[in-house]
Amino acid sequence: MTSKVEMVSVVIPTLNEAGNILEAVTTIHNDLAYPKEIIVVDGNSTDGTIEIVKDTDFCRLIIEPRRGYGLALKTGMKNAKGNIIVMVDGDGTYEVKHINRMLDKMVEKDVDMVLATRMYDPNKAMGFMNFLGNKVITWCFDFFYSQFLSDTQSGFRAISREAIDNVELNEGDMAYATEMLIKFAKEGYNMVEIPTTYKARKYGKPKLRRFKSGIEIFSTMFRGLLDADTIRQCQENWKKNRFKR
Ligand SMILES: Nc1nc2c(ncn2[C@@H]2O[C@H](COP(=O)(O)OP(=O)(O)O)[C@@H](O)[C@H]2O)c(=O)[nH]1
Ligand SMILES: [Mg+2]
Repeated sequence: MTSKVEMVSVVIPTLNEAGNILEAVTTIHNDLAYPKEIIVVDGNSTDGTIEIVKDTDFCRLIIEPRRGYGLALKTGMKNAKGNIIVMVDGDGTYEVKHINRMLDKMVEKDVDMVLATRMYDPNKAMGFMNFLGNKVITWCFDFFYSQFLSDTQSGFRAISREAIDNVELNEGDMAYATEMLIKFAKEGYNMVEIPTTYKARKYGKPKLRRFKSGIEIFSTMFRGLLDADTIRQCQENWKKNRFKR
């Protein structure tokens, strides 16, 4: 539960995002209305991302040489000092200026996670294959884990420190985002969404490998169901939380 935002740690994983990262961190630095720190976790980029981040005087740079989106986020969160953690990509696709709305919502609803959903974006900037994959994953997740999320693959989330410290996440790559939702659902942490817009990538390539990530995400989802109590537990949590969204 989050009744107060004392300090926000924004954690941003980057791997070769030289054309995107400055706009993202500058917007957060200028717009975020709460006490904050901005942590960039870079995977040894070779395109100048590291130098750009170093040149700002408001970012903390951490190098995480091990590959993987999930590992980078974990390392960033371990080093974060805030009572709230916001994770967001450094690729310029998320509307980072919506960050205050997320935090306001967190306090208003007193929840442990707010996700920015891209599914109501009027511009429909998400590619069709990503949209479809996301829909199928989200439908399965909602069905099995008794949730009502619309965008489980959103990487733009505000999370309470207390909740993230209470779950153990093992996925090192893109399935990390799904594993987090599964463990939150089991623990009964309430998760709500705010609508956001989405932009197509302007620079660099996505690191997402659709087939590999799809397999990892689905195995994470079905592995979560092996514990016979999970479905019952999630349904109980749903009854408890359903009117608090
Ligand atoms: N440090 C680090 N960052 C990564 C790694 N893989 C992806 N990222 C970053 O994580 C974010 C999401 O990756 P992206 O390629 O945009 O995936 P997509 O949004 O699913 O297409 C971007 O900011 C990437 O630069 C990695 O292995 N290490
Ligand atoms: Mg991206």
